[in-house]
Amino acid sequence: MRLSRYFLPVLKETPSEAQIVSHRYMLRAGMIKQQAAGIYSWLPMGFKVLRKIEDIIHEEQAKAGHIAMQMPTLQTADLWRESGRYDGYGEEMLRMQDRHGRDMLFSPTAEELFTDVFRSHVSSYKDLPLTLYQIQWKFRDEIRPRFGVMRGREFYMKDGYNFDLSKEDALHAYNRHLVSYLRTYERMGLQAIPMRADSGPIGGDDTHEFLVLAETGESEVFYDSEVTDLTFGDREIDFDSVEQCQAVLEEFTSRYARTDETHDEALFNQVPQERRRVARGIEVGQIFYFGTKYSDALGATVQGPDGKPTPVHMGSHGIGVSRLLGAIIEASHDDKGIIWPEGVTPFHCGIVNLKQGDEAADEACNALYASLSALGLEPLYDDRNERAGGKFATMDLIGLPWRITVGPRGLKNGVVEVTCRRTGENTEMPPEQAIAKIAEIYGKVAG
Ligand code: 5CA
Repeated sequence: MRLSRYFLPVLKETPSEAQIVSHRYMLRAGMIKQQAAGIYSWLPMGFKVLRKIEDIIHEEQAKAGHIAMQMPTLQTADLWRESGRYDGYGEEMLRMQDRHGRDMLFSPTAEELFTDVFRSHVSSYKDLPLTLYQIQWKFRDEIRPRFGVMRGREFYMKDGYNFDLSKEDALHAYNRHLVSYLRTYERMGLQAIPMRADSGPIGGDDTHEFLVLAETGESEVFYDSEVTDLTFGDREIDFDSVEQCQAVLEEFTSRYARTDETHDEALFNQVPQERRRVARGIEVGQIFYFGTKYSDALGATVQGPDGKPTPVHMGSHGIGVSRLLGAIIEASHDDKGIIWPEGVTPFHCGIVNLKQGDEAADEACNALYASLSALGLEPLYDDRNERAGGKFATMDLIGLPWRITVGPRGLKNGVVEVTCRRTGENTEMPPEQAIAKIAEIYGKVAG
């Protein structure tokens, strides 16, 4: 993309309403625009990162054997009356009526709808296990929407629902999700720590939240510092293997790590003092096992191996997709702007032309742009007629992990400059080598 043809409405001033760094940078970098409290337009750069996050989630869900589909955002109240949650859900549910006076609502979550699809189409245990999911907009009329996309009213969520014949199978689904989520967050450059939590209006006893440690996080968390040493890495896992998933669960959840809702001071005090940590975290996901709560209420049964109708065991699993943008920025920025992890960056690298209109510089930039694009990479080429300082400031603010700087003086010596956004390290090298380096970082082979 050429910046002169892109739509990147960068703000010079720091918006006064934004209290935390991720909100400030998302507004300044032209990623979002607020339309009402907790409701945002996603401008092209923000939308691009949202899509990258979504792609990672879809890829990892497919590896775990989960099946994507899409539910409507608007639903009738009927199903929610059947489950008993219509009155119970409270003020956070946005309710409305259609022209016929029918009660409708904007989905805050979708246990009822998925259970309804299941009961309509699945009747035998032979069709289990089954895990369906969607990535879809949700609405919760939060009393205090704040911190930009962190606590929105309209927000984007991945929500998945498993249907299993027995508690044992459903617990495997729970463990499988835990493993799959660990991989998902790591691919986004995040450490998200599973912590024992409270299930709230979703229900059930078994639940873990995934928390990204950050001073601006809304949750208070208590943990054994050893949990921050754990990484999933690129280990291979067979998601059908009960033992393998169980082993990962135990590795990642056996140490003390809890949110304030489930914190137990006496248990915490058993952790050696030098390893006890109290901090704040951003909840980027949650997994639940709630047994037959919804299948009992909505009559979701299958014919079991013994021929008798058996209610299915269920759980649900959520990732805060739009919140993740905020969480990633909170975890990865400096005083100049965002520093995108390579896995989610909106463009793979920036190209800065120090002297637009200089024949050699223009030509070298065009050649770099063409070569990187041919490799399947997306560079953002700042081809505007602007001072170098302004171009660097924009690149730093929008946070592309790599920048190639091209100027007439360097070109006379046959070199361009490659800069790492995270470390600030600059290296001069011939353009071909710069292409090879960027290609290698993103796992592409330069010809
Ligand atoms: N049905 C279950 C699992 S699919 C569910 O709704 N879980 S949840 O309530 O925990 O939401 C899933 C994730 O959505 C949360 O972990 C959080 O990351 C994100 N989320 C929840 N509320 C908001 C909000 N107001 N703004 C942005 N993200 C939110």
